[in-house]
Amino acid sequence: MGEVKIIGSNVPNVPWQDRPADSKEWMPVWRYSDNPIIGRNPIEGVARIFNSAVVPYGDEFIGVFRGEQINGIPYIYLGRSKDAIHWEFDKEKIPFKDENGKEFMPVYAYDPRLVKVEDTYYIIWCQDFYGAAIGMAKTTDFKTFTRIENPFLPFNRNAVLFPRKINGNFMMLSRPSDSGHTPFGDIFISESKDMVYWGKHRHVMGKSSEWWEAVKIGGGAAPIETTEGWLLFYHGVTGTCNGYVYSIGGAILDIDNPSIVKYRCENFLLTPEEWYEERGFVPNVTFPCATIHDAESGKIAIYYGAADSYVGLAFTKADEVIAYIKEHSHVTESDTEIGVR
Ligand code: BMA
Repeated sequence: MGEVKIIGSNVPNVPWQDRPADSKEWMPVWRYSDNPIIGRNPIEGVARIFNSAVVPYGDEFIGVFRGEQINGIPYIYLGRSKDAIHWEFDKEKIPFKDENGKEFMPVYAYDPRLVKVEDTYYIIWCQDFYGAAIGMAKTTDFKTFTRIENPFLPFNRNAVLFPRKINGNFMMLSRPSDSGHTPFGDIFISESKDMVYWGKHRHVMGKSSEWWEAVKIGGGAAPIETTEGWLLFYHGVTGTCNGYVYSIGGAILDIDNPSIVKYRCENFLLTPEEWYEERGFVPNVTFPCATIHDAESGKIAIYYGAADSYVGLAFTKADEVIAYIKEHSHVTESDTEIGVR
């Protein structure tokens, strides 16, 4: 096996902190020492920001943030940063317009992802469509935001777009579910030529027999293209007598046919341990929504929501985390098959 590399842009100003001397050397991911990077009441009228996504933009960074307003309803706010750690937010919610230029304000909007494909940035979130479903919008300048058709029927959450087309098609992971607080859920993938009609649905991976992800799973950050396949950070949920616990897991999907899981880590990569992950509006949640990564150095910064209250930052290197996932891989037939029945 040759050296593992990220295939993508160089982002030399990727936020970074070396592994601290006191970190357990067998853990592939370590936390930023000044976490959480976004604290409570960050914008007037917004009590908490968490489960949010960021991308490099020019020499700086831009992001879409889940802001829980003081009336309890989540919405998406735009933020900008020079270092991807200290963020300044717009006071107003993102002003989406529909394709006819008419204002579009979802009833609620949460868990946004932000993915650049070719020259366009796509925002994907969860919104009401007679039940929880996926909403989408696009922008090229972060000034005008055009809402595009809802890609999927309800009930669905955790839609994550791939950062490039595969075999000529846009590819999107999502997590169809029932109408309740999803007591189950597997990750599926769908394709589209035009971002309007989605099909060729395939099963990617389900909850597993590993206890930490035995209840449900959902896509997290946009997959990172590497020489080993698509590196996916996702969330896995377990149930306890005191409620759900959300951990971060890792898998590697086939580069040309990502419904095939090549490796899937049987251990979580990160689980709630720090006060800002264990204590908050919803205790015991670590929920990844984005990474910033640098192809040259292999550095990866993972952005995750913590306890539905804060944003945390964690770090890893592509070669280290991929080696760890491969070393601890446990795949089943439902992972490695094409996913059609
Ligand atoms: C999920 C989503 C996330 C949230 C998590 C834990 O179902 O709603 O937004 O972080 O629950 O509350």
